[in-house]
Amino acid sequence: PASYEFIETSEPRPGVGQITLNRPKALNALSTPLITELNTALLSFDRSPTIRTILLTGSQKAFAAGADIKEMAPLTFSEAYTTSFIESWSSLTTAIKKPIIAAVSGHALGGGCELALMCDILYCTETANFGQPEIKLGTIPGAGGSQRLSRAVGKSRAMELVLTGKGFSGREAYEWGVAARCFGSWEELMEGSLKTAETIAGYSKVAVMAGKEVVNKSQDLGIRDGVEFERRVFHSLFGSEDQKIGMKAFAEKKKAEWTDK
Ligand code: CO8
Repeated sequence: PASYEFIETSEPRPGVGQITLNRPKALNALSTPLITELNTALLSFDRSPTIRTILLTGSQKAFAAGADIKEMAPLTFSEAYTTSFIESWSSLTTAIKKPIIAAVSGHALGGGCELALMCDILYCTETANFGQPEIKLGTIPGAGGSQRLSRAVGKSRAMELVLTGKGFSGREAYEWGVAARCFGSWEELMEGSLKTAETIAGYSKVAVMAGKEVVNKSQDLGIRDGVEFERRVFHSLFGSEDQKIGMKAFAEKKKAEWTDK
């Protein structure tokens, strides 16, 4: 972990693993080496026995200004297709079982916007600059932006964003339900994000992972299958020690001491 070049990792609060995108000269443009490091760090936090929640952020100026345009410019169809270009991005949503909070300030454009949309909870500053400007480059979103934005903001608005390349502010992201909260400053954003991460880190790991899994399933399944899936996972949690501990502690008016079992 000490050898990362384009990201930094830290444990700013107990149980909270922070990944900071750190390629300032290119406004955190998401080059393949950066994405490889990001995936490595995410998997390592996911496996870590001490980390319980992951916080993903960039700088005050840029969360990420998109995929690396200079790297993509010469790519051919056959290269993109045969190497499954950007497919590794999806491990963020499928492979990582611990919750990921995105704290977005400044530019979150193209792949940067998509990266933020992939996270489990999105927080931003009011002035954050989101957008899918790919159309201006003669292309379209390639890491789920069209699909996730449509679900988050509705088809017409998503269509407008994707076809005009027009940006939207953090304030709008919050008002449209893309972001769970927006903050007046970078400092408030980081403090608010860390607080939420710490709160989640304080709960049973089993219940938190199950909560993430069932909410994410809602994006893939119809309501009937989704509700059934939720009920099955809910049933299964009666097999956990933490359910017994949590409910007993409530009845005894005590603080639950989670075992993660
Ligand atoms: N890729 C490569 N380099 C970038 C990128 C990028 N996306 N964004 C900024 N940079 C570089 C600039 O080239 C510049 O480098 P240099 O100093 O060497 O010229 C440096 O970062 C600073 O940028 P600016 O001077 O442009 O800074 P400004 O403050 O003037 O402007 C902007 C900031 C508005 C963010 C501007 O840089 C910009 O428009 N950037 C491009 C935004 C964009 O179009 N993003 C979408 C990219 S396409 C995409 O993401 C497709 C996703 C597909 C799926 C994911 C695939 C991996």
